This record gives sequence, C-alpha cells and structure tokens, in this order.
Amino acid sequence: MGTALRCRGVLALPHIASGKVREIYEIDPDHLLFVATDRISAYDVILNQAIPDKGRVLTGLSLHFFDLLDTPNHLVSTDLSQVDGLTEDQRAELAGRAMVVRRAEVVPVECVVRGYLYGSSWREYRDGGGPTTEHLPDGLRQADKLDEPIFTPATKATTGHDENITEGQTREILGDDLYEELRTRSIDIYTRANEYAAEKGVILADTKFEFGHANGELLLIDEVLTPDSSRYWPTDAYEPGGEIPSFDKQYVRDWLETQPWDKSPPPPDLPEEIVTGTRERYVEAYERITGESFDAYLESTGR
Ligand code: Q0Z
Repeated sequence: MGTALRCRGVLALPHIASGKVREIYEIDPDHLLFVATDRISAYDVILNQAIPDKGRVLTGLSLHFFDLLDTPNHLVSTDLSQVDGLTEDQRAELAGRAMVVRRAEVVPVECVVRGYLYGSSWREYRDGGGPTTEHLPDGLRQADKLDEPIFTPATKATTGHDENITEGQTREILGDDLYEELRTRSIDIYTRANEYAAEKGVILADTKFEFGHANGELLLIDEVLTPDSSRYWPTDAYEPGGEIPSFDKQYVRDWLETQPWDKSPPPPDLPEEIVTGTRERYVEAYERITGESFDAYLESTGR
C-alpha cells in the first residue's frame, strides 16, 4: 500500500480549484486534470488521516459509470503520459486517480436526484416542508422509497453547505429549456444507475450530478456516482423508518461516535486499524458496484 495522497502537492500545472477532497489543475485552455485525493470527510470535517487508495476507488467508479452510461461527458483520457510537466513520482501518485477532462462552462446548479426520502430532504419534510418536498405526498417516513425519483437541485454554496432550491428558483436561474433538459437527463441517469446497482445488491438512494457546456454540448462533468457524490445502501440493510448505514462511511462514523468529539475541527486522529478498515470498505464498494477486482483496476493503471 503506497503513501496516501493527502494534499495538493506541487504539480507543475496551474491549480484551478480545490474541493474538500478533490483538486483541479489546468492542462491547456480546453483541458483540466481532475484529481481525486485520499482525503476523507466525515460530518463535514476533513479528517487528519487519508484513506490509502480512496481517490482511486472513486475515480475507478466514475470511469466505470462513464463507460456504462454512455452519455456525453467530460472524460478525455486517463493516460497521463500525454500530460507534460509531471515528474515520474507525480505520474505514479496520480495514476488511477486522475482524469484528463474537457473544460466546460459549469452549469451553476447541482443536479440532485432522489429515489428515497433521506438526508436534507427528509429533514425538510419532517420539519414541515421545503424546496425538495414541494411535490411529495403526506405521510412518508424517513428512507421511504418515492413513487418516482425527484429532481431536487441545489445551489453551489462556495462556503458551507449546498442550499436546496425550489423548481421556480431553478427555472429562474437556468431558464425553462435548460431546466427541462437537466431534469430529464439527471432522472434518466439516476434511474439507469439505480437499476444497475439493484443487480449488485445495492440501492442508489440519491446522487448529485454536475453538467457543463462545451462546444454547444451539454456534458456530464465532475465525478459521477461515487460514494462521495451519492448515497449507496446495501439492499439487505434497508429498512424504512429510520437511519440506514452508509456503505462506505458508516465504519469511520461509528468509530468517531465512540470519541469525545463535538464534530467541529479538529477531529480526533484515526487509529491505523480504522484507516485500514475504512479502506477495505471503499475497496468493497468498488468491487460490489463494478463487479470487478480492485487489484485489477490498480494493475490497469500501471501500478
Ligand atoms: C468542476 C470542483 C474539484 C473543486 C470546476 N470539466 C470541467 N470543466 C470546468 N470546470 C469543472 C469541470 Cl469538472 C469543475 N468543479 C467542481 C472539483 C475541486 C471544485 F476537484 N469545479
């Protein structure tokens, strides 16, 4: 197991953006290097320890779904030998976790699709209703399956949390034509991915897509259908009416709950066995969802 990638490092490429666990660099005016690090957040706090290969698991899942979905997207290549200015060490560190992508004009809303009533949507519903619950019937319980998946966009808050917005607000931001196109595309992709996941014994409870325009085309961008952008539940752990353990993060959350920690930074240090156990769960998520061995994925990246 190699050294987990925790920080941005010093790539000889201009740094464009940092997310909590991802980095973007510029390759040329039309191409970006999209990097998934091994950082992990829990309860919205970035933990002090990285999870080795977590970024590779997420990148492998994104690649799997780009391939499976066959919908116009930003992926250009995973071949870093064509990217100038990287050292051999950097190529090795980036292998399996970086994608060369087409630079797009990012659509300014997060395209969230929910098949189940959970998370912020459940909290809105329980507390009397909000933007995501406009079209829902009364009498639903936490984690209930919805009759139809719903499109519940959110704005990208630069600080703090994404904010759920109403259909009317979304139509004002996007215009009716783009709204309809994004809703149709998002629900279609969610539905196909959820049908696929069901065959693997996994429920895709909800997910968040990003889209962007390039050369007049609407592309699916960013990471897709990863555990960081989606809520995956093992089908056999599904029981409506309460909390459902998440596939990837439940183990580390359960350990954090044993600690005297108020969920504001700094978080407690993770013991080695918790790091290792968390890695195993990410690898298991990769293998369960793709049906392929993670070692084979690592080998395919030349490591
Ligand atoms: C995605 C994000 C991250 C912070 C910009 N193909 C694209 N073209 C233009 N912009 C983006 C993409 Cl993917 C783009 N984000 C989200 C990712 C760190 C923010 F790694 N920001």
